[in-house]
Amino acid sequence: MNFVVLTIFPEMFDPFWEHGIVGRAIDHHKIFASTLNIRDFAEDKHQVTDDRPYGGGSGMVMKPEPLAGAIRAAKRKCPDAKTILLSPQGRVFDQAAANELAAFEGLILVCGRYEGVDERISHELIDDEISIGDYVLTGGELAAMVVIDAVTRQIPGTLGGEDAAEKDSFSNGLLEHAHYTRPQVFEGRSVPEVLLSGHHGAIENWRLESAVLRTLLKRPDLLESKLLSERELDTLKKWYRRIEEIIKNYHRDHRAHREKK
Ligand code: 4GX
Repeated sequence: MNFVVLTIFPEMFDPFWEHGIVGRAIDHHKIFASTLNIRDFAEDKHQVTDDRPYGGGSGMVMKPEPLAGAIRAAKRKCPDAKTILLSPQGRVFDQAAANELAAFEGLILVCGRYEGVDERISHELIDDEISIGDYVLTGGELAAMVVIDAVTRQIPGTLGGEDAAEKDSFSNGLLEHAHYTRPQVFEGRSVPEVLLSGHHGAIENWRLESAVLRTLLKRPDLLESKLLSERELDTLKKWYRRIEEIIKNYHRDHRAHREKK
């Protein structure tokens, strides 16, 4: 995977390229990362990249010529890459999108600042528009880092464990099960007994149940749109029956009290 980032703030990416999984992926040549400074493609002597909007109003717009020059230079460097504009108008980025993008030879990530880019850039030069969520950033740089981070960890060999990406949240449409590490008792709270048992089947069952219940409680929207496995469905049914039992017993225990009134 070859990432080429187009930005007026290339220094923002220096620490990003150096640390963690992304840093190691670069060291091990699993990914290639570079930035092009859009300002270097401005033709005037002050290297201006923005201008006032036609029609008036506040804010500035990124001038088309430097951006077009930078995008064309990136495409020459990486001809098979997909060119993505980070913008609040894009399709909202998710795990499926990260997976899909990981299959490309390269990604050219265009980071806008100010109110955005001249509309005429999008037509010829942009293949895809992506938003990292419905909130407003001051520039596309953090959004590009989010995309690069999530895509990188989908590339085989970038994570520590052999199949760690398959165990991630969302890879099976569920949140991850709860995690515990030492000490066995922390501030009076113990690690669930089953995790200490060494019984791999029981641990596997507990983790599946933990994943299903956490998803139900924290992100029920994910469950509603997911095709559940037989075991996941059984877990939901088991807890459904337990809750029904609690409600039934509640009514039974309080009937006497109610009838007295
Ligand atoms: N997910 N922003 C980009 C300027 C801009 C506007 C329109 C291109 C077109 C954002 C997001 C985001 C703010 C980055 C506006 N550039 N980017 N910037 N949310 O809010 O990706």
